[in-house]
Formats: sequence, C-alpha cells, structure tokens
Amino acid sequence: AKLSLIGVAIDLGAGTPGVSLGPSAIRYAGAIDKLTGLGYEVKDEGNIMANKPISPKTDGIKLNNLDEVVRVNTELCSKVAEVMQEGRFPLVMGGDHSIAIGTIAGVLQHKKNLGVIWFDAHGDINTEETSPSGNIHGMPVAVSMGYGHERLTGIGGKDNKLQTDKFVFIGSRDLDAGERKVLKDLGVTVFTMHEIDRLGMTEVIERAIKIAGDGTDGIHVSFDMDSMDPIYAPGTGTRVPGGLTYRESHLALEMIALSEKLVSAEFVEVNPIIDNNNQTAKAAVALMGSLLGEWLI
Ligand code: DIR
Ligand code: MN
Ligand code: MN
Ligand code: MN
Repeated sequence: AKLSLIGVAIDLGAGTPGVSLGPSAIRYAGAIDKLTGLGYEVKDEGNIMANKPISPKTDGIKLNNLDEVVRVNTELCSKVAEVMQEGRFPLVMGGDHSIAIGTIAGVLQHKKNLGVIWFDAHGDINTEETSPSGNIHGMPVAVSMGYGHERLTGIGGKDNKLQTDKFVFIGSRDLDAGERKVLKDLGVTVFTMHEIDRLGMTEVIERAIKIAGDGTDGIHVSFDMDSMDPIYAPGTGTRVPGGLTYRESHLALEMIALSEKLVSAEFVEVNPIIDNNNQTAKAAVALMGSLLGEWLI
C-alpha cells in the first residue's frame, strides 16, 4: 500500500510553544523506517510550515492566531485531499491539534460519511464562546462538526462536516464545563477514563469501532498524545494524570487495524522541547506501527 507522511509544523493553536517541532521529532524517532518496514511505499511530503504572525491575536477576536491557523489548515486540507486522490493513505504528524481541522476537511472531500475515533484527555469541542483559553487546538471537534468561527468551519466547504453520531471520544478526563454541556446536547459518545476502567479497553474499542465504522465510509483516527498517561508521553503541552497505559493505547490501535476500516490518521501534540529523550515521539512511532498493522501476523 502507498502512504504519505505529512508534517504540520505549527504551535499557534496551542498555549505552549514547541509542538511545531513535533514532525521533526517523530521523523527522528524512526517513523519512516517503521512504516517502510511494515511494507508501505512511503512518500515523505515534508512539512507544512506555520509562520509566526506579526501579532499573536487577531484584532477583536478571542481566537488566538486565527489568520495563520486558517492558512495552514487550508493548505493541509488541500494536501490531504490530493494525497487521497492519488490513492495514498494520509498519515499526518503534528503540530498542535488545531491541524485536525485541515486533516478532517481534506478526508471529507473523499469520504463524505466519515467516522472518527478521537483519543484525547480533552474534549476539543470548545468554540469562541466556551473556550477558557482562546486556543484553537481546543476547538477542532466543534469546527469539524460545523460549529465555531466561519473562517474555520469554511475550510473544505460548509457542507462537508462530521455527523455527531459517528464520532467517539476515548480517554477523556479534562472536559471544560461548556464542553460537557455541548457533548450532552449533541449526544456524542464519550468513553472517559471511568468507562475504560470499568469496561476495559477491549470492550470500549469494540463499541467505538461499531459506532464509527458501521455504515460509514471508514474511520479516521485522531490521536492526541495527551490521551496517554504522562508517564508514557511526557512531551506534550497539556498533561493530565490518569491516562491510557502504554498497552491500552496499543491494544486500541491494533484492534482498529484489525477492523480494516481505517482511512486516515493523525498523531498530534508531540512537543520535544518539554520531553525526556524524545520519549513521546518514540511512543507515537510505536503507535503508528500498531495502527498500521504491525501486529496483524
Ligand atoms: C482546553 C485545553 N480544553 C482548551 N485543551 C487541550 O484550551 O480548550 N486540548 N489541551 O488538547
Ligand atoms: Mn487534543
Ligand atoms: Mn488533549
Ligand atoms: Mn482544560
């Protein structure tokens, strides 16, 4: 199979600088060798680069660095759509989680009825109104469902949006008050750490694959490294204790690989500046292996 590795060197959606070096850290941790070793014909598409804006805020708007986040995600949307047009699997490396806006908008050009499994400690479903920070990495789920600033929801076209009933969260443990309300109102499935503790990851991921995979055009996996416990992924900007273990994360991704429903994926929030020995990028590369079939033997 053919696979394109797309880096997105941006930290303007986050509150902590340095996550723009994530793609380099992931390459350095051996992503290309890992994927080539699994039998993929890998094309490294290089990085889409964010420029530092003149001023961090767009005047009169609470959304931090909106102009540049819109520009980068518009470029990413086109790149992902182009790669899929060529029959290649898009594997996107972040960068902060705002890049899911562009990735998903690009995948939606080809897969209108897309299911999503979103691994994250957070909800990422804030809008300008509910966001405590103004950081766009806390908003990509809302945007991809059609909620939020029109310059963000317009990326990839207003009609290409996700269905709330085909979307699943896994690993949630830090939801803002406004996010809890929206999640309830929209009826989105949320497997918090509480459910994972009670049901076990096997049951949780089987249910998640059914929701995101049955009757859809395929599953997109968006993997925020902060879904893992900080013991395994310390190099990430918003660490929350009590996360997924190393094996829970791998088991989940292995079972998604087994489902044969995966159409696209992204690994985000790898920040080598605040890491120990590139441990978080190494974890991301190992997870990429599991998601792309390393253990289907
Ligand atoms: C917080 C943090 N909910 C916000 N979000 C993060 O700023 O909206 N998402 N870190 O990954
Ligand atoms: Mn996130
Ligand atoms: Mn997160
Ligand atoms: Mn929070």
